[in-house]
Amino acid sequence: MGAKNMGAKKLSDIEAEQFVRDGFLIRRGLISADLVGQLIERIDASLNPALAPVEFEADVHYPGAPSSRWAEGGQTPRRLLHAYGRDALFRQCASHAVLVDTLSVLMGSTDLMLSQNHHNCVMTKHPGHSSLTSWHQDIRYWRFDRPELVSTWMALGTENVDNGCLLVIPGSHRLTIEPGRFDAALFLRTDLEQNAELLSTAVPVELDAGDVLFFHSRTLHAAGQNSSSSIKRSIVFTYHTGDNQPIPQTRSAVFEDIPMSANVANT
Ligand SMILES: O=C(O)CCC(=O)C(=O)O
Repeated sequence: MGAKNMGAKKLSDIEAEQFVRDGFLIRRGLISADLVGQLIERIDASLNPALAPVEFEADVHYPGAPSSRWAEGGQTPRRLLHAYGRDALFRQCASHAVLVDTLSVLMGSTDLMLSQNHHNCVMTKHPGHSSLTSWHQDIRYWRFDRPELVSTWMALGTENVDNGCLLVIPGSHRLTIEPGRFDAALFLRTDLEQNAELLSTAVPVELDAGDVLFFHSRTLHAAGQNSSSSIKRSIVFTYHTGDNQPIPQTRSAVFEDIPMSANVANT
C-alpha cells in the first residue's frame, strides 16, 4: 500500500473515541479487493477437502449445530484453525500495516502481540448447517493479566442478519456484569428479566468485503445462523500488548505469541 493510501486510512480521533465508548469499531474497505479475492480462493481450496486443523459446527453443540460429526451436516466446518501458521497470505492479513497501525492506536502501544491460542482462524458459516452463537464476551476464552485484548474480524463478503452476522452491545465492555447474569458456559442469560434492557440495545454489525471490525474482549456479542444460500467467510485474529501476558499453564499460553511491533515500524 502506498504512502498516499496509508494517510487516507489513518485512524481519526473520532474513530478512536468511538472504540473507547462502544467497545467496537468498523473500518470500511481496509482490505483491498485483490487481497480479498486471493483469500477467498485460498480458503475455498482449504474447504474441499477441509484441511486440518478444523473445528466443525458439531463440535460446539450450539443451537442449530448438527448433533455429532456423524449426523447429517456433521462434517460442516466452522473454523479453519491456526490461520497464522497455515499460509503466508493469512500471515499477511494478520500483520496488515493499516490493521496493526489501527490496533496500536486503539490499544495505546506499539508493542503488540498476536495470540495463536484462540481465534486465529478462518470462520466459515455454511448455509444449512450453521449454528447460533449466544451472547458472550470473548474474555471467557482468555486467561491474561488483564482482560484487555482486541480482536479483528475481517469480512470477505457481505455480512448481514440474513447470513448470520455478529451482533454487538455497544458499551458493554465498560459494564460490570454480576456473574449470576451468565450461565455455566458464561453466556449471558436471555431468560433473565435483568438482562432484557441490555439485550434490547444490541445492534447488527453489517459488513462488506474488505471491512474490518475491531472489538474489545469484553464487548458482548452474538451471531445468528446463515439462512442465505452462500458461505460466509471471515478471518479473526486477537492481539494483546506486551505488558499484558497470558497466565502460564492456561490455554492462552499454549502456543507462543507473535510480535507485531516490527510491522508497525515498517508502516
Ligand atoms: O458464530 C459467529 O459467527 C460468532 C463467533 C464468535 O462470537 C466467537 O467465536 O467468539
